[in-house]
Formats: sequence, structure tokens, C-alpha cells
Amino acid sequence: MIKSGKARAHTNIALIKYWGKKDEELIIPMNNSISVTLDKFYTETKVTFDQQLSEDQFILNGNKMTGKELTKISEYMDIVRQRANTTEYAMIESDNFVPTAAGLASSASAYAALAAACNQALNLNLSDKDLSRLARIGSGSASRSIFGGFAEWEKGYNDETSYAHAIDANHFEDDLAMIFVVINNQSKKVPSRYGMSLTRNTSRFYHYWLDHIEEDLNDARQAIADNDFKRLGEVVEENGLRMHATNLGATPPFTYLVQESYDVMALVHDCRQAGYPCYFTMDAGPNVKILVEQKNKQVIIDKLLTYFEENQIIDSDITPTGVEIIE
Ligand code: 2P0
Repeated sequence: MIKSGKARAHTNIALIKYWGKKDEELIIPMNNSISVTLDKFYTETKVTFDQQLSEDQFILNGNKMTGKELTKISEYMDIVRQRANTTEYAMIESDNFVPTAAGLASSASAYAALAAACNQALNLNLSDKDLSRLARIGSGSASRSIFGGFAEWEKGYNDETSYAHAIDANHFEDDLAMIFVVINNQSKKVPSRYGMSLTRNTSRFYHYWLDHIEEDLNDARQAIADNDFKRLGEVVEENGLRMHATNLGATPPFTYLVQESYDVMALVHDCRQAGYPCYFTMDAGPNVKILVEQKNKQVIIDKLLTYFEENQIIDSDITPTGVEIIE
């Protein structure tokens, strides 16, 4: 019998960052993280388990994948098979709805959608918590993409206790949006998995990150509970910069930020000075994401467009919708 399931999951952006693992295999993080889930960027994945198949097959955006990409996903499917007590291989068909030029492709939406599609296909009846754990094993940030709005990934201490949950914000997310400034840079990429591991293992600043993360988490939680945009934005900006500072203390030191990243940060500060509150955050790359209130979004986009091309500016609402079964 052929068993299939199809799911859609949205990407998320961390407001309080995940940066470093306690357990590299199970993907248990060193600290909790908090994110928002974006409306515009998502992945749709269909999984079909079929006893006729002699190995997994992976079609990404219509292209049959081989080599490293196939091996990575097949290793993940081995974990799913082990947990579901099955030996059947699967056809995995995945489409990323992320602007290709933007370089924003995310393992978060990919593994959240894949975990949910497997849950459906194999009738696992996993709770959101257990789905979040299953997504986490593929990629840490995927644990948060099970949920819409604000989500917090509890670091826990083992596979059972490390999972994300939604944070109730009384629809605060409806008032917010994120603007992406896409910076095309030619510098060699440091994969996030490698970058966070190098930093956690060698950075002289990493203990400082851990010593102060609870303060940032508490500030963010309180700001979300109070729907306090200014307080949230301030801690988002500080926490993001601290994450990037840890990389400068690694051996060897590295940075994801380039000149244009700093140019955008200065523009964000200019907008604030002009009375339009907005706050930046950056992840494992040079692009800058700006947290704004819906009411000021267009003014800030217009300001950015005086410096950047139209195709470098993309905005997205925050979606209240978590991972969904669509077939
Ligand atoms: C985050 N990032 O919290 C942080 C902030 C990038 C900077 O999660 O190794 O693809 O698969 O667990 O989730 C990117 O890393 O890493 C990330 P793995 P992931 O969003």
C-alpha cells in the first residue's frame, strides 16, 4: 500500500538566537530561542512511502537530487523510519516558495514540512510537541516552524525535553512585519552548522553569550506579553549583535557581516531618529532583516529604496498559521 502526506511549513526568523549545540547529533541547543514565523516564505513537501522503492528519492523544485543532498535527507528519513518502525523508502517532493535570488532558503521550513508530511503519511498522530522534536532532529530552527506567530524553542536537556511551543501574544504579530534587505555578496559562505560549532567550541566571548541569554529571553517574553514593540525591538537588536560578536571571538575569527550590512544598520538607526521605530537582526549571512510595525512599513521601505534596488527589498507579514497538512 502506498502511504502519502503533504504539508506546508513557513520559515521563521529568530528574534533571540539559537547559536551553539550541546548535542550535535540530537541537535540539543545551548540556549532557548524565540522566533516569528513569516507568511511569505514557505516549503511544501509531499512524502510517499512505497514498498516498490529500493532507495529514497528526493525531488527539489522539480529537480531530482543526488549526492550530498540526497544522503542528508535519506539519513533523516532513516531516523523517521526507525521511530515509525517501518523499512519502506520514500519519494520526497519538495518545493521552496522562497524568492530564489534572495538566498533565504531555509532548512527551518524544509524540515518542519518534511516532519509533518511523514507524520501524516505514516499515521504517527504526533502532538505538536513531538512534531517539533522530530523537525528539530533535521534542523534546530525547524522545531520553531511548527508554530505560527511567536514561538520559543525550549532547549531542554535531551531528545524528549527539547522542543518548541507557541507564545500567546494576543495577536501582537498582526501589527508586525519584517523587511528583508538582500545583500548580494561574493564572500565565501560559512555554513551556520559549522559557524555555530566553531564559535561554541572556541570563542572567548561564548561564555558571555550564555551568561546573559536569560536576560534577553526574559526581556523578549515580557515585551511580547505586553505587546511592547520598542522593548522587543531593542532586545532583538542587542541579542542579534551579541550573537555576531561571539563569532569575532572564535579561533579563527569570522563574521557574516559585510559593509552593506552595516549600511543598513545605520539606515535603521536613521529611521528611528526620524520617528519611525524599527530594529534589525542578522543571521548566518549578510542580509539584514528589519522588524517593523505595519503602520510604518511603507515609509521604511521607501527609505531603503533610495539606497537599494527594488529586487533587494522584500517584506513579509508574520503568519499566525503553523505547519498545515494540505493533501
Ligand atoms: C536561529 N540560526 O536561531 C539561528 C540564528 C542562524 C542564526 O538556526 O545546525 O539551520 O540545522 O540546527 O537551524 C541556522 O541554523 O542549524 C539558525 P542546524 P540551523 O535561527
